[in-house]
Amino acid sequence: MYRVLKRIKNISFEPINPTRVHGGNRATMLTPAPGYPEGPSMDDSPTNASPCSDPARSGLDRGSLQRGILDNLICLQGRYPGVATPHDWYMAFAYTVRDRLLARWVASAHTYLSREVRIACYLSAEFLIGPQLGNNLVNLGLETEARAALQALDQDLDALLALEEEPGLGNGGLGRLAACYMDSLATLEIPAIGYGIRYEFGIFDQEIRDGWQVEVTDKWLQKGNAWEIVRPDVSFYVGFGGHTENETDEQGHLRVRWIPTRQVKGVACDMPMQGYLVSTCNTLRLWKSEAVESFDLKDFNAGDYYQAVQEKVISETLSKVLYPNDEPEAGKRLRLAQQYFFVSCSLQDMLRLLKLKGKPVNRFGEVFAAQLNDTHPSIAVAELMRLLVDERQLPWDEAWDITRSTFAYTNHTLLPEALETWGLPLFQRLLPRLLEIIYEINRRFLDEIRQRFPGDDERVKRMSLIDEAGDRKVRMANLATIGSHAVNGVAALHSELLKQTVMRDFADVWPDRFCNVTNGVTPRRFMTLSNPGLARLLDETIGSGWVTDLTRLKALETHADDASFQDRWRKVKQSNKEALARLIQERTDIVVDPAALFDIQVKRIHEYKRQHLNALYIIGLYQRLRRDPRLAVAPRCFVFGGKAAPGYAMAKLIIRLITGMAEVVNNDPQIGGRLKVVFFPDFNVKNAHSVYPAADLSEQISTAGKEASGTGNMKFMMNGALTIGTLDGANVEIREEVGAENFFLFGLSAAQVEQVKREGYRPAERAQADDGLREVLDLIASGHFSRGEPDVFRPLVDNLLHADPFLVLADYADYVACQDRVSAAWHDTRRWTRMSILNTARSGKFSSDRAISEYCERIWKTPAVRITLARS
Ligand code: 26Q
Repeated sequence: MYRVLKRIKNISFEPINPTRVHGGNRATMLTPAPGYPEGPSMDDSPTNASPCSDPARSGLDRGSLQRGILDNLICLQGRYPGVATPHDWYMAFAYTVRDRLLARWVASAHTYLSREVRIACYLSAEFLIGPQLGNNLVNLGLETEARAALQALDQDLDALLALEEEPGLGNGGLGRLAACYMDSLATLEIPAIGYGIRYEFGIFDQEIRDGWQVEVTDKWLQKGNAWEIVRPDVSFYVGFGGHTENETDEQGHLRVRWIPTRQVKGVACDMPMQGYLVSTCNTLRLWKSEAVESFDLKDFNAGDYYQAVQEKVISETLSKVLYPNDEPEAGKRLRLAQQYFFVSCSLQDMLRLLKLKGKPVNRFGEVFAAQLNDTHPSIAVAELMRLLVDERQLPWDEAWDITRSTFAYTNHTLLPEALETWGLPLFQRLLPRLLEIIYEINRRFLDEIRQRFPGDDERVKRMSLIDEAGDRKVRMANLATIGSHAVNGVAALHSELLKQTVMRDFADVWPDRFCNVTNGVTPRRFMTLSNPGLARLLDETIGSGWVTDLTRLKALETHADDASFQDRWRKVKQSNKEALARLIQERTDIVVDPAALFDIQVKRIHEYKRQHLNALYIIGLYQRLRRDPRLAVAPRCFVFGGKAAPGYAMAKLIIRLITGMAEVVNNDPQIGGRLKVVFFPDFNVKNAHSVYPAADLSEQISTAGKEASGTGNMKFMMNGALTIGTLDGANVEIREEVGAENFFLFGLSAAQVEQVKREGYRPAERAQADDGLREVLDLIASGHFSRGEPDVFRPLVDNLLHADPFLVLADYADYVACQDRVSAAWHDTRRWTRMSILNTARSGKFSSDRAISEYCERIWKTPAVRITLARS
């Protein structure tokens, strides 16, 4: 794959800048100060904007950084060192780092505008980018110099990093994936723009009170966002509501005019996305909604001031809040409005850029490759048609060719309840012209299908963009599929199931349109930044090339049995576990032993992810230990983390069960601290930095066929955790890579799950037949974990026994047996360490660089473009 990418790079280089082809080690080539930015990556192309000439703004040595921090403290924060608060120092420092990004950002933007490039546009309603300061330091190669500069000012880098509020602009996996992809795009020097929504309130903060989840508003913008540059000049109008009118233009063509009742303005808020040790700095462009009208009374016919204010409030509500997933009904209308809002702004922006590049509109699909991150932005298919046909007067067929050549769609779920649909009345009222366009796309498409499969009415019904059964709905996955030239799943198993199940009819018609791109995660954030101890050990053992070519971790294999290397490996893990233990105590008051096996499950709380299966095992183990205190089990610390959607009662009850278990197990003198249970509150990207590096065991125990890929599983693996898991999502490929002997496998396969369901799943009978399991369920039902109140967990127990679509009890016995194998393996420290090393060594496939190079080569056809900084 890397060879492929290099090939792409070479192709792009020659026509773009023949003098710039040179080999050499990028890491050393671009190592910063001294000599950078004047190193060999410089180019004196007169076309590039020159970086800032003031060393306080662009210098990468400690002296310039120190100067920059002081300047910014005074000039931006308006504070003297003697009175500056920690937050002032954080802001001054963040601005100092941002100054260094801006020269690269400007040069990148300038290059993309002035040269023949193809730009990957990643359209996503979520970008869970995490804290930016540490990551930017890593990617600029600035950490050592920055630490020294701060020290000279009596400031501690780690303390400042801890102050940063993270932008929680995503729910979980899908949003974090988008952020990893932005990192890889920039690192691989691919021209790219991420387009999304600048939510004022991101995902809620989670607090635990009396054992229950409580949602607290996220206030990430309260103290300002140093990374954001607002561009009031880059703004677009987006219409809603109203009606359409037909008219004939001067050439006698029928035209449709949409007269909306309401318009909202979208303003670009940009964040720089810096690549690792390259000059490429791409843009994440998030749209903020604003009212179009001013407050001026005379603007309103009725002169109704309060109505005017109301309009303003409604407009600004659009980008106010991120909706949690797993909330079936909440904010339906506003959610659709959000999707259309950000998609329309993004496409209008792309048209603006095309014009700036001096290209005619019919070249749109050559300049842009747009990826739909799930169905959330799939209204883009209809909106681009509207912009091309209604606003630019292109013939329908030509517009359709452009649209299909532009878009590709990634599916992230097979769960039928998670496939997005919108009721027709709602759609009609909010986006009447878009609905007409969808009807027209559908009419033409179904004509083709009828021709190909004469008389097959059922097929036509299944493939239609409109679900006619019951309340009529628009099927967004069908729209995304029909309007794209490529559709991919996010792991090999998921992509196969996609073709066999929800997309079967489409895969019949267009087999070549479907492909797989297994997800990946960025090693910059999830190794270099969050596990510096491991990164150092890797650098010393195999050199630093692994950071941008993760397959080089393979070189670790020869050290897997080396006793002294094993010692160093364990020391790194131990110190990460001690750090997590401190954090756990700080956040929960629970004391855990860093020598215990750290068994961790962090992810959104959902029945299909089966945190409750893990809980049942813990309770069973607790009972066994109480019965036989001398039982030889590995001391374990079970850590859970993750948010439940606010309206998802069962998920919240699962959290309550975990906190209830923690209360009982941790304080039972008979257990004597051999088992500890922790619910780590508010799992987010920042907390994740402390969690993955400290794990011994990664819990990936979803019902087979339900988890599209998972990405946490990859982060654990890279950091040397062993996996206990089902054959689901990317677990299948993790096991393939690491070897069956280094993976704890249990449970039904996806095919077996379907078979059990077909034959009739009767969980109550299974519980009757398994004494251990029955006792576990009885103990929960008795109120033992709910302060003596037996009713609290009744819905959960009833669900497991009578109505569980995720087959928890079917996998219980095998899970317990597998967990006992884990305990046995833990006792053999050398064997465990070997397996841990091999997990990291064989995790190369799961770098987002590999995933992004596959997208670039197979779907987007976007070659790399070297960005060079002009001499100052
Ligand atoms: C939809 C409509 C209304 C409100 C919210 C939503 C919504 C929001 C977010 C629906 C789904 C999501 C997020 C889904 C998600 O995170 N999926 C995960 O994507 C990962 C990246 O591909 C996979 O690794 C996970 O397996 C998948 O669950």
